[in-house]
Amino acid sequence: MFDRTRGGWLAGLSVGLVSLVASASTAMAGMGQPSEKQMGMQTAVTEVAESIHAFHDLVNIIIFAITLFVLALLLWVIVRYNERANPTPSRFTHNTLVEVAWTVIPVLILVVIAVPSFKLLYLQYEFPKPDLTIKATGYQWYWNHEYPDQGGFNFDTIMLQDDERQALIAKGIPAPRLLAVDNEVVVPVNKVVHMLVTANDVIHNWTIPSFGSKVDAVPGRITATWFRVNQEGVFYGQCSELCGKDHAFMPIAVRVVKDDVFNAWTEAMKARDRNKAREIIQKAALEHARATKLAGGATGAPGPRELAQTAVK
Ligand SMILES: [Cu+2]
Repeated sequence: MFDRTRGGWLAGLSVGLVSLVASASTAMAGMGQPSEKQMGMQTAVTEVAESIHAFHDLVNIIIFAITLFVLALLLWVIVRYNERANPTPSRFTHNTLVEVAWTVIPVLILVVIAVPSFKLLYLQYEFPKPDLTIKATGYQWYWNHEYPDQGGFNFDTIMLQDDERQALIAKGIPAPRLLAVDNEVVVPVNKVVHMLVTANDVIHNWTIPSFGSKVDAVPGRITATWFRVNQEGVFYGQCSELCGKDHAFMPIAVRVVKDDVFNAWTEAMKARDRNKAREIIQKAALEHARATKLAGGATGAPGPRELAQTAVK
């Protein structure tokens, strides 16, 4: 019996340690996509995502503190009050101070959790005035993205096959498997973007982990999320509501670019010049890939600059 209990602690302790390492290794997290040996969340590039991470860290600290406290109490009871160490136990059944404490302290802990939790909810659902609105529609199994403010042009976003990815990679443009798409969503950096999300067949979900954005795409309804991305780059997500056999193959890619690149791209899209639009984005992608390669490595792993940014946080 004693051995089995000890096995339980060991299991609990190792789970705890693993989670501790996981939350500490956010610095290893990928920039806009999962990266090798990543254990924490993908790097946050919006205020909402940063707040989600901060809230996650706070709750994790509280969980660890409570778990260690309960573990210490258990150890104390087992060592100090076992039959051999304490042959004649006391017979009291009430202790007012302890009973008040174990009621009031958990309430206070919940209040400490509730305050930042509500703050985060307000941040997510109080939409600032938009600079740009995009409508995303989920289909089995791809996305369509529409720009109502820019004349209403729209395009399908379809996952690239391996040969198409190889063609991009040969040009020096990173194109990760299961994430790279033919037509990326393009948005300007540091601008408030409202995403209106719906679906045309079954429920899908429009998600970009680095933005802290995740909303269901429900047929016949518009749901919404917003983001303001604080740096250029490309940020990937995947449909996050089980939607059928190709659910795993309808990624989302958001390309964040400077204002002038965005304006040139929208002009080309308005003029229905898809080739020119693609050239503009590929050029931006190439420039970004070169800039991050200078800062990091060719592997797509976060470079020193990106790691330094996370470390500062
Ligand atoms: Cu889907």
